[in-house]
Formats: sequence, C-alpha cells, structure tokens
Amino acid sequence: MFGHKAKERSPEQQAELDRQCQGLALYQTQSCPFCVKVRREIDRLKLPIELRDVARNPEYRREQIDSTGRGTVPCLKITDEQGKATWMYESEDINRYLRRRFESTD
Ligand SMILES: N[C@@H](CCC(=O)N[C@@H](CS)C(=O)NCC(=O)O)C(=O)O
Repeated sequence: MFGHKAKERSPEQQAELDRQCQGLALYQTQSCPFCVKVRREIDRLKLPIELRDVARNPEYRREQIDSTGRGTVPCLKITDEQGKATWMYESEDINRYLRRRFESTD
C-alpha cells in the first residue's frame, strides 16, 4: 500500500507506516529459529514493530497465554483501530501477513 520500497518512503509514508506498526507487537524469543525468520522479514521490510521477548519478560508471556491459551512463539499481536486485539501464530502466516500488508508490489 505504500507504493515504494522501504528506502524510498516519503516522510508521510514513513509516518503512516509508523502509525500502523504501533498496532503490532511480536511475541518472541532470541533463540527460536522461527522467531529469527520473522525478525528477518521485519528487518527486510524495515518495519518498526515492537519485539516482546517472552523469555526475558514474564509479563509478556503471561499476557500471551491469558489471551490465547498458548505460549508458542512467534506470535504477532494485531490491535485494530478500536483497540481489539487478534493474535496470529505460525511464522509462515505472520510473514505472509506482513508481506501482503506492507510490501510494495512495484
Ligand atoms: N510452526 C511454528 C513453530 C513454532 C515453534 O515450534 N516454536 C517453539 C520455539 S522454537 C515454541 O514456542 N515451543 C513451545 C510451545 O509451543 O509452547 C512456526 O513456524 O511458528
């Protein structure tokens, strides 16, 4: 939707991207290879998504388990404009979601 590759974002596009990414948080750990894969995609797309380490921060683990009943990582928390959260599991699904939502097609 931004129409340009990351390095070509205008200030307005960057501001809109920053705003959208404020609704996203990746629950993850440093060592999990599936988390590495998602972090790589986030880096490649240059997305300012908050990384929440569930091994280092028990509050994040507790929030994830209370909300979803599971503690598997990676898990992407997606909060909509109304503040409603949905949680996405599976590294492949998360990467596909990020590409579809943020990657330029040109
Ligand atoms: N198919 C999943 C695999 C995720 C997975 O196996 N994560 C491990 C860490 S590497 C995990 O969280 N295991 C603990 C659990 O499932 O509660 C993906 O691609 O995201």
